[in-house]
Amino acid sequence: MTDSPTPASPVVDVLCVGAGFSGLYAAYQAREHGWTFAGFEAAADVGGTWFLNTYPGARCDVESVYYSYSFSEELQKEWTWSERFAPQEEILRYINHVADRFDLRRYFRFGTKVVAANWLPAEKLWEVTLDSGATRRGRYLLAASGGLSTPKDVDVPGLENFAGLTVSTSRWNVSLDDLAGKRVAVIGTGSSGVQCIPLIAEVAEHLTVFQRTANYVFPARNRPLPPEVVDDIKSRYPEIRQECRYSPGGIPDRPVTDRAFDVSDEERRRRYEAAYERSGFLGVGAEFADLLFDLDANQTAADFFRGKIHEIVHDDRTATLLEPHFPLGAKRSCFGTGYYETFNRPNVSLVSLREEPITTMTADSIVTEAGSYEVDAVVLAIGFDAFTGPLFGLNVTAPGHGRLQDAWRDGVRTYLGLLTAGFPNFFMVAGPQSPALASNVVLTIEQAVDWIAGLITHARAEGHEVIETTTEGQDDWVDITEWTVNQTLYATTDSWYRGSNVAGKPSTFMGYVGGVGRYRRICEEIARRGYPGVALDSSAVAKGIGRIDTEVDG
Ligand code: N01
Repeated sequence: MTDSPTPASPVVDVLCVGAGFSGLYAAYQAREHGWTFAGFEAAADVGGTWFLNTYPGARCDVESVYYSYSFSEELQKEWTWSERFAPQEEILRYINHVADRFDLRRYFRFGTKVVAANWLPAEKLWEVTLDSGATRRGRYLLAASGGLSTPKDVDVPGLENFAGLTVSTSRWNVSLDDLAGKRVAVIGTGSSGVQCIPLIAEVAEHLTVFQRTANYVFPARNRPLPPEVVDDIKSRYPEIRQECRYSPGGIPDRPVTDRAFDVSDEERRRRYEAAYERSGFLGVGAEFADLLFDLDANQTAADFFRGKIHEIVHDDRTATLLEPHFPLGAKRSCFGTGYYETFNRPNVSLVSLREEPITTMTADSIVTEAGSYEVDAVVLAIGFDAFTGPLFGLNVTAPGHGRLQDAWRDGVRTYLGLLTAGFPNFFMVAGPQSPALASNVVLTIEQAVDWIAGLITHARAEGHEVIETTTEGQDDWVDITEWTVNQTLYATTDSWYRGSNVAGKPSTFMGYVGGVGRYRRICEEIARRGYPGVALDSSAVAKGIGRIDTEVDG
């Protein structure tokens, strides 16, 4: 069956994949511009990551008053966040509110997966194929499919032998009650594992945490938001949002200029203590200007943090196993509530997979090189095939270039994280090599959609149908992202940031880490200069991006 160009399914201006924060804002902007829009969402409803990640304890670790749309003053005035860090249910409620308030649901078909997208050069159109077999055509294709929406393939040896309950944090479909009184294993100690472990420990008969790489888990210090704080923020929202837009991380900055060794050991310790109390992304890891750039400086913060673990965890051996041994901030820090305290419970134990890797599983146990652990349930918190997983799942294909996964066989290559050479009229929202990875992503999404809309408007005003990045423009951006990350300690550590969590994935750093403010200024300058590095109907004002200020913010 096909519903391709018939009066019932006309060619639309914008085809969009995903109805999370990105897709909904794209639908809103398309309508504002008078463009027709057809969105497809595999899940049953809006919400994206916040629809799917419903595991116990799931909440955002960017403060809720910032992790929200800024495009509507009325919306930000009328919505009231209840906690410093909103739980998943509240964020999902907010997204539903936005969808209803702006009547956006009508632009999406839910429970509908895009399985292929083909560029038709003669028609200058994209044609998407849906899982029903139906097709739909449109001028522009927007991947609003999220960076962390495709779970990593399960690579735990022998899991297929296990006969008990298995559940993944990224596709949670049981209740905490299902784990009550059971012997539970949690595999994985990234942000997802760290959030669910304390809650599972409260109901399980016994919880065994299988940790491969110990992470930095700061106390989230979540708390209810007092009405006077909310009122104050609401009264200043426009100026706060503007500050966020030009900040390093998309949240109000706390600029520091001094370096870790500019102060005495005593003063440094006092500063780290205060930062530890403050917590958040501008906590210990941001207390001195050089912490993400200088390994010795970073070591002072890491040592301070390791000391904190030993203050909290009673058993010395467990505390030692929980110590992270990579530079603080080089991979995503975690924020937990009662995480290290959980290891003081008599019903919780820690297994270090560095000491005893899993060799296999049986029907009722996890077998490591050192022994066997009987369990009734296994919770997988092993992460995502970040950025490329969701994009490759769309099978985006352009004649002469093959599929996106062929074009990126040796690593990701984008222009501003928004376009990629050889795939005309294809745009990624908060894609790889954008600031999405290290920012308040809602703000990054709004900026990306606005910039893409600006480029489309510019092209249409000039009478052009086809928008494409030049290979030179793309090469320039890849150089800029690599140069930028190589100034920092991000480049030193394996994680999903580099694609190294997925076997066989080429190692490319997945984000631009020069700061969201600097990125925004770069994007604004590119637009002002008539989009160097972008070809409109094959002609470009300049093939490459040219000279641009690329210093790292913050
Ligand atoms: O995934 P992760 P996540 N055997 O990749 C381990 C966002 N997020 O879902 O480090 C054993 O971080 C793996 O070990 P290692 C946030 O951006 C935000 O937790 O590869 N272990 C690691 O410990 C975050 O960064 C929020 O050695 C295995 C863990 O599993 C991103 O999503 C909440 C393994 C995976 O950690 C991803 O977080 C949740 C194996 N075979 C998520 N494979 C908030 O806003 C992997 N691991 C709070």
